[in-house]
Parts: sequence; structure tokens; C-alpha cells
Amino acid sequence: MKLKSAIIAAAVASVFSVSAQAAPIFSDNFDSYTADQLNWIPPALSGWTVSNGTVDLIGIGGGFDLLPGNGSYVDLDGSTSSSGLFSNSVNLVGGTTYTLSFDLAGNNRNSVTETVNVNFGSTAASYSPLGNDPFVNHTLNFTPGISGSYSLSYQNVGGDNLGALLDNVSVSAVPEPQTYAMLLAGLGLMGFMARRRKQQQAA
Ligand SMILES: [Ca+2]
Ligand SMILES: [Ca+2]
Ligand SMILES: [Ca+2]
Repeated sequence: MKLKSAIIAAAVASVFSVSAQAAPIFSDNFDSYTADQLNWIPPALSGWTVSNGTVDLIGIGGGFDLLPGNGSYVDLDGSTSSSGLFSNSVNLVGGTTYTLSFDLAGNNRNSVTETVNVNFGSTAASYSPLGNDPFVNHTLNFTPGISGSYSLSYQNVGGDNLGALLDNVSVSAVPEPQTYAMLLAGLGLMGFMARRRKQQQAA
């Protein structure tokens, strides 16, 4: 009986951990690109575009590894005194809620607080990392009304070549409440059947 309880508890735990980590439909930690590219032009396959200014790809192996241990990452204010709009797009299903997750750090070069405007579909938010802030994870949710391609973008405000740092961008679907309900119902049924089997054995 103890073993069964343990198995059910493990099943519950695994169901919840799996749900919490729904596989991302998009993710980029920027580590696959050659580091240290000022005024970075992302490869077409990456889907990233930079418009109305520039961003830098910095990090490991380069002269600007401001936060070592994070591989490559993006300085959202490039080297042309004009911070670019850094954007990508993802295909989303209407009526499903998605979470955009990303790590943002201060410019880590002076004490100036940066402001970064982030858009995910029609959801917008601003972040203001302090000069020496390390990478901090943020999330933003968006539920498209209809299926289609939606953009996610980052715009550092100002252009002094020292921008907020961006890493680990991902988009995942948020499991729907019905999914949880069905999983819980399934687990309840498993417990019921286990009890029944035990009673039948005892009889
Ligand atoms: Ca990285
Ligand atoms: Ca820069
Ligand atoms: Ca700045």
C-alpha cells in the first residue's frame, strides 16, 4: 500500500513538473552564434531581425564578456549610437495562452538605468534594469484571438552604445485548465482502481 501511494505521489509530481515545463515552441540562448559581433546581423535562419538601429552580440570569447558564464547574449544598444528594434516571430494558435520568457540584465558598464520596451503580440511591457543588475528572468503572457504569426520584440530606449543585455528567449504554451482537470481526473481514477483492486484481493 505504501508502494502504491509512493507511485501515485510520483505520478502526481511528474505530471505537474511536465506541465510546468511545456516544451517551448521557440527558444534561443544565442550560444550557437559566433560571439563578439558588433552591430550584429543575425543569420536568416535564426529569424531575428534588427531594424532602425543596431544591437551587438557579445559574450564568451569576445572583448565584452560582461556577465561571464552566459555564453553569448545580446547588447540591445549596438555600436552606432542608435539602439535597434530586435525582433522575431512565432506561429501561435488562436485561443491558446503563450508565455514569453527572457533574461534581462543592466548594461553592466555604467550606473545608468536602461529602459527596454518589450512586445509580445499585443502585450507590451517596459523593464528598467539598473546598471549592474545581473540577468533576471521575466515572463509576459499573450493569448492570440486567431491563429497566425505574431512578433516578439525588444527596443532599448536611447542610443549611447551601452544597452541592457538579453539572453534565453523562449515561448511556450501555457497548459489549459481543462488539461489539468483531465490529468487530475485520470489520477483520481488510478487511485480508485488501485483501491478497488486491493479490496478485491482482500475479499
Ligand atoms: Ca547565452
Ligand atoms: Ca553596444
Ligand atoms: Ca544606455
